Parts: sequence; C-alpha cells; structure tokens
Amino acid sequence: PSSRKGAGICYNHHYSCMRYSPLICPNQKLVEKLAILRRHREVEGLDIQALGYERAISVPFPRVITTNDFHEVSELPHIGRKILSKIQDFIQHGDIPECRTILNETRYQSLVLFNTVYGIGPSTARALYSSGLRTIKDLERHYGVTSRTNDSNDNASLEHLDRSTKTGLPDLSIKVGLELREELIMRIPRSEVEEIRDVVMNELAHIRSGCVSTITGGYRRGKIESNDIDIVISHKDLKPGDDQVKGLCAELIRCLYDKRLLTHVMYLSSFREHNTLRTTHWDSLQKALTVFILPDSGKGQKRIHRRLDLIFALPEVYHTAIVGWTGSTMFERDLRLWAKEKKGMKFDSSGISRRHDSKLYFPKSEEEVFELLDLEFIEPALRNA
Ligand code: TTP
Ligand code: MN
Ligand code: MN
Ligand code: MN
Repeated sequence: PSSRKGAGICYNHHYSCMRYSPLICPNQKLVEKLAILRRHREVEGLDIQALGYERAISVPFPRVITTNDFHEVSELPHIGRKILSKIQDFIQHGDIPECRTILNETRYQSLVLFNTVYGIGPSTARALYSSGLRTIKDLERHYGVTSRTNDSNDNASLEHLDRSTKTGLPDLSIKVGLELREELIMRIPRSEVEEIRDVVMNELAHIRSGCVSTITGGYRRGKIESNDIDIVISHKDLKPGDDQVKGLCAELIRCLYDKRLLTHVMYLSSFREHNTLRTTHWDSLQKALTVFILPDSGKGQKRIHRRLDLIFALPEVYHTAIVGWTGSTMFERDLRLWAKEKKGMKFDSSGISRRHDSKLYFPKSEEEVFELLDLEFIEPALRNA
C-alpha cells in the first residue's frame, strides 16, 4: 500500500472496484438491450466482444441518458465507438435493431435455451446445435433422459439414442442437469437461501463446533432472488497452517448426502498436496458444487432442488474468500486486474500476495482486504458491477 493517488471512488473510474454499482441503475432498459448483444457474443464464443459489452454495461451513468448526454457518455471508460452507436440507436428509436434480429434467430434461441441446462456451456451448446438439436426435448432424447412431464410416446426416446457419438462430449453431469433443469432454473428467494444455510450449518455444528459461515454471491449483494446459494465456511479458532478444515468438507458432504439433503455433487475440488514452493497461492480453499433439497416441511409445500456451492476456507483466508465469492464477476475481475496492474499484488479468492516476493497477507476482516489492495471499502450492495 503506497500512494493513494487515484484511489477514490468515482462513477466513471476505469476499474469497477472503484465505482459504486447498485443493483438497479437509471438506464436499466438500455442495459437489458446491451445484455442481449453481450449474450449473443457469448453464446457464439466471441469472448472478447462479449467482455466488451459486459464492461460497457457495468459502467454506471448517474441519470437516464438522453441525446444531450452523448458527449459525456462517449468519454466514459469502456464505451467505444461501436457501443456508442448502439446507445445512439436506443435513444433515438427506443430499441437496438440488432437486438430484434438476434431474438428472432432460431440459433440464438436454441443456444440460450441449451445454456439453461446445468453443465452445458456455450461451446457444448454450439456443438449440440451443429448436430441438429434445437429443443429441450431433442436434448432429452440425445442424452437418454425421460421427461417427467411426458406425453406417453415411449418409442420416440429411442430414436436418437446414438448420442455422444455425435458430439463426442461427456454427458454424465449434463444428464443430471437436464433431469433437474425445470427446478434449477427457478430463482431462490432470500428466505430459502437463509433456511438452507441454517440447515447446512446446523449439520456442520454436529461434526465440529465453532465453524463460521457467510452467505456470499448475489444474495449478499442484495438480490431478491438468486440462481444458487454460495456459502463460505471456515473455523473461528484454527491456527494458520492447521489443515483440519480439509476433513470438514468431505465429512459434511457425506453427512448431508446420508440425510438426503444433498442429492448430487457436481464437482469437488481437493486441496493439492504439494504446496511447498508457495510461489503462487497455495491451496487454501476447497469447493463443492452440489445440488441440495430441503426436507419436506410437512405442510404440503413442494421442495425444489437448488444449486449449492460450499467453499471451505482455511481461517487465514476466510475474509479474502468472502470478498472473492461475493462478486459480482465483473467486480472480481477488476479487483484482480487492479491488484496486478496497479499494486503489484496478486488477488484471488484463495489469497492475497505481493508479486515480487510472494509475501502472503492474511487480512482479518473484509475492510482489511480492501485496505491491503489500497482500495476504499465498498459495501456488498454496491458491488453489482
Ligand atoms: P455465482 O454464484 O456464479 O453468481 P452470483 O452469486 O453473483 O449470482 P447468482 O448465483 O444469483 O446467479 O458466483 C458467485 C461469486 O463467486 C462470483 O462473484 C465469482 C465467484 N466464483 C469464483 O470465485 N469461482 C467460481 O468458480 C465461480 C462459479 C464463482
Ligand atoms: Mn448497471
Ligand atoms: Mn450465486
Ligand atoms: Mn455459485
């Protein structure tokens, strides 16, 4: 932490970790249109263009943009000539012509639809589209999933069973994603996020007392409904270097699984063994990407499968992990860039270090994380870049 020059919050700062980004901005309609263009580039694998739109969208403007604001808008960071002309379209016609074209494309519709299946990313979606598939029913036939809301036709599901031969893609988790799609696409209200955290932490308390947790992700940034639940877990009084947290993750998962609260573990990382060099960030996190379902309430209320991410952090990186998992994705990206480009530091959710000598830092609060990176503290609710 050296000079504080340029470290102040400013609505048109180049780095989103130096801007206030509330959940809703005055130009929400415009943002929604630009998001269609971003999504289109993303599903087509045009990552650089997609990132360009994402950056532009993340720049706030303090009021509704009108024709009089063009000059000022043109001087905002991340707004190039191409995006400026789209904004111009929107101000003049209330729409961006390209958006309408995109929304009418069968290809765009199918690719976006395929991406609603957990486990199918843009490139898999394109491969599936190329092999002639268009609808969710097509995917179900392709992956051999029998739809639960089905209309009798048993023979139809056998027709296209030469699946993975077509794309050569592994389909195990995609199959689960398809089976649970209709539940997993439903948003999760805040009360249920909290209920799930309470159930998980209650089970963990039976395994070891003194564990601490923070719900991160969109929930922490104030979203009314979340797509999944992200919980960062640690222990309040384990000493640095103590590796007891490692066993906890596996134990908790087994326990939740036995109680039928966890139905699937899509991904489980492990702490790597060789961390003697410590030239980069040692393995201080373990994450489990899972599917969780609350037990029946007995009130005839139907429970829904939910995506649950559990992140176990060694105590010395607990607060770093909380910042790293609170998001937004853009805010995180800029935190890493700012640390690297301006401060000679390396930041990610598993640790903070100084680049030239790899010295590690163990902040004891979230405020300290920002301080270490020479940034003004920003409330989670204003990290919705
Ligand atoms: P997400 O859960 O993907 O997104 P979100 O919580 O902001 O919004 P929602 O779930 O409602 O759609 O990611 C949460 C944060 O965790 C994100 O800011 C970046 C971080 N993250 C990682 O560090 N590593 C990962 O592999 C993922 C998926 C996310
Ligand atoms: Mn915005
Ligand atoms: Mn989330
Ligand atoms: Mn998540």
